[in-house]
Amino acid sequence: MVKKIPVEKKVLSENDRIAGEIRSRLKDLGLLSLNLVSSPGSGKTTLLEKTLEALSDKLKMVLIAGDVQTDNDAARLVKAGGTDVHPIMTRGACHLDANMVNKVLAETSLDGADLLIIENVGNLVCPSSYDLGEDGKVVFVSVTEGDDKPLKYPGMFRRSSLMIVSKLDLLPHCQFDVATVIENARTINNDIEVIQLSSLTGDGMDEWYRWLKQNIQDKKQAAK
Ligand SMILES: Nc1nc2c(ncn2[C@@H]2O[C@H](COP(=O)(O)OP(=O)(O)OP(=O)(O)O)[C@@H](O)[C@H]2O)c(=O)[nH]1
Ligand SMILES: [Mg+2]
Repeated sequence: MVKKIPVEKKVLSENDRIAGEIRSRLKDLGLLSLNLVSSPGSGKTTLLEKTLEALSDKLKMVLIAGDVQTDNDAARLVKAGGTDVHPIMTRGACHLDANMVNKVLAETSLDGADLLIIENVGNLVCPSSYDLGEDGKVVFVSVTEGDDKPLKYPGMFRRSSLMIVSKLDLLPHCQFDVATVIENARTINNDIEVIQLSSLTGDGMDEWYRWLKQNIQDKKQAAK
């Protein structure tokens, strides 16, 4: 136990060093980067598929899809129109780390890209501790998961900039109160932004696209 704590600290500080390098490269490029986090199956890949279908002719997107096993999500994103999609298979690890992302970015041209989105491994705990050099984490809570999730997994909500309440179309079938999940999230992180949407019906998707475009513009502006 006495030995374990410094080792963990060392791993995290090495991670932070690499994340800092990624952040600095992306800052120079004025390239917005988002780290999508959630429990498994909250709708991350589905939202990315819809986003590609709606915006890939207007925005050049670089996508990284992390999973413990399979490159299924990456294949889905290519099918939805992604032209710059990179799978990362962690083969057991419950989160992406900065080194994994850096290896992909080292072999990827980011010239002219508008947006980098990293879909993390589905897990509401471990990915919260690993900075990937992103501008912000986007945490998903689908309405089937329960409106208490921010209180039970506070680390993730504390470190996220935006909460997406997903699968809104299923609300009539679930005991889930949107006002309560927002209140719970803001108890943990008063500044967290919120978008409610359904990738299935399209409800709320325009707000997500507006949010993306505004943040892309702000990042580019800051680099000038
Ligand atoms: N009803 C409904 N189902 C959805 C919606 N979005 C996603 N789903 C379904 O939820 C399931 C999981 O969706 P994914 O997009 O694969 O979820 P994910 O977060 O990428 O999953 P992992 O990568 O495994 O963590 C699929 O069966 C989707 O069709 C939605 O807005 N409404
Ligand atoms: Mg996925």
